[in-house]
Order: sequence, then C-alpha cells, then structure tokens
Amino acid sequence: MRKPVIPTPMRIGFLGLGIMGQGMVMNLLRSGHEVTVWNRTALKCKDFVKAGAFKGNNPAEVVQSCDITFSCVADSTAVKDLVFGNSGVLQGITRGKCYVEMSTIDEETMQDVGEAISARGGVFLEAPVVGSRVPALEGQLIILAAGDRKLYDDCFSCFEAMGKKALFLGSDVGAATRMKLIINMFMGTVVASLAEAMAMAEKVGLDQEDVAEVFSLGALSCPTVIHKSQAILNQKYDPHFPLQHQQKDIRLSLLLGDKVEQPLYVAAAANELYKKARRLGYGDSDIAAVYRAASA
Ligand code: NA7
Repeated sequence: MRKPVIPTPMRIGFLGLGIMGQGMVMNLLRSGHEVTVWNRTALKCKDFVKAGAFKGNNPAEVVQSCDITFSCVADSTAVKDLVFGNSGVLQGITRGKCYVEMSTIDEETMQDVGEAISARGGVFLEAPVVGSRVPALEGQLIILAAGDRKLYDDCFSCFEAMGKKALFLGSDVGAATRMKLIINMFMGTVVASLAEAMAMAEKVGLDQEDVAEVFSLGALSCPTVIHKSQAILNQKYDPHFPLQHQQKDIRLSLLLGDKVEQPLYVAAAANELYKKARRLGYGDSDIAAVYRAASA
C-alpha cells in the first residue's frame, strides 16, 4: 500500500537516473512532488517526463529552477563532474539554493562539495541511502543524513516518499557517509563470505540448493543471504546493486579504516574477491556475481 505523503510545494530537482535514482524519482512523482530531472544520458529522462517530470538541460539549470536539488550518481568522479564541471551544480547555486548529495562517495569529496555549495551561499545536506533497486522502487530506503538541519526538515516529504526511515546524524558533514560505508562494508563481506560458502559446498559435493535451504531455515536467514543465495543458485545476476559500486564502497571503507588505524582484515580479503570479479567482467552485474570469482 502506498504511504500517504503530503508533498512539499517546493520545486524539486533530481540529478542521476541510475538504478537508484529511477526508483527514487518515481516515488517523488507518485507522491505529488513537482520534479525536474537531469541525467547524463538524456534518453533515460523520457519515462520520467511521461510520468509528469520536467526535464532540465544541465545540472546548473536544474539547480536554478528548483528549490531543493537531489543528486544520486555513481561515484566521487561523477559527483565532482556534476558539481564542479561545466554547467554544473555550483554554477546554479545562489543564496538559499539547497543541494542534497545522496551518492555514496568518500567523505573528503562530500565535505569539499558541501564547502563549495556553502561558499556560494547555498545550503547543503549529505544523504546517502541504505538499500538497493527494490527498496528504491518501493520507497523503502533508509536515508542517512548530516549537514544543515533545516534543509533536512524541509526534505521531510521527499524522504517520506523515498524511504521508510530517515536519520539525522548531526551537522558534521561526513558522519552519514561514514555510517553508510560501515553498513556497506559489512554487507559486502557477508555476500563475499556467502559466495565462498556456496563455492565450497559445490567443491565438496553438496547440493547448493540444500545449503541455501539450510541458510534460510537457520540463524543466518536474512534478506541478503536469502536473496543472494537464490541469485547464485539461479545464476541470475541482473543488477540490484552493481558489483562495481560494492567494490567502491569496500575500497572507501578500507581507506577510512586506514585513517583511524582500524584493522579490517575481513573487508580487505573481501575486497580482493570483488576486484577479481570485476576483472572477470562482472562490474555491472549484481554483487551476487562475486560468486563467479569465488568459484573460478
Ligand atoms: P548506476 O545504476 O550505476 O547509475 C549511475 C548514475 O550515475 C547514472 O545516472 C549515470 O549516468 C551517472 N553518472 C556516472 N558517471 C557520471 C558522470 N561522470 N557525470 C554525470 N553522471 C554520471 O548507480 P546506482 O543508481 O545503483 O547508484 C547510485 C549511487 O547510489 C552510487 O553512489 C551507489 O553506490 C549508491 P548515465 O545514465 O550512465 O549517463
């Protein structure tokens, strides 16, 4: 059942219509928000314009024409291109314009973006999300936010539309990114370990289906283990969460661990498996394809 959301009358911009952005924008539109979209590959805007969105010609134009602009793109390079590039976000920022960065990137880039927006009189919030394709489509994401409190409050109806829970983690930009990286580091190690267990099961002559059934019945039963073991069994790797983004997140969490001298033996080992999977050509596949590296 759809959640009752009272949409803010503010004009909303959204940059990035990848797997995550597509679900998020559809939920903003369905709940009655006025949304202007932009995506690097303009063709992806088509379905959203059909669904009632306006289309911006570049990020600067979207920011200029909207009160709050969200962005959810691949990685730090994409964010920097989008914000600091030609006709980028910064060129559209004037006093009071609001910008919410929802991509998962390193905290230094997040802070640089926040400072650049503030320096031009804009207002900034970081808000990376926990959840992949299906929670994005169903408006069930967990939104982790830090930065300007009033902007967080102004995003209330948007966060209601996109997520099942939003958390404000303080004014210190970087806090939400740190939490997001820890969550995804944990998830990445769980899925890598599942992949090794399934590969090992096959090598020792067990039926992988039996192994997956036991996982689903016991204390290890959780959505990630259930869904990813099914994906491995069916060799179905259409991307819910692209493997290259998972590897990015583990890589970023290792850098974070480095900064604070936190040993991360398990995450470091999992990272190697994801790197191998990328090398085998599974970067665009779902994270469950890490099994291909474990079983190679
Ligand atoms: P996807 O489905 O891989 O989509 C990536 C999006 O980022 C897509 O809209 C891309 O545009 C866009 N992108 C990538 N590089 C650039 C550059 N250089 N400039 C502008 N736009 C760019 O990712 P997800 O939706 O799954 O994930 C998005 C974020 O949420 C990511 O940080 C995850 O870790 C969490 P394109 O369509 O290719 O033109």
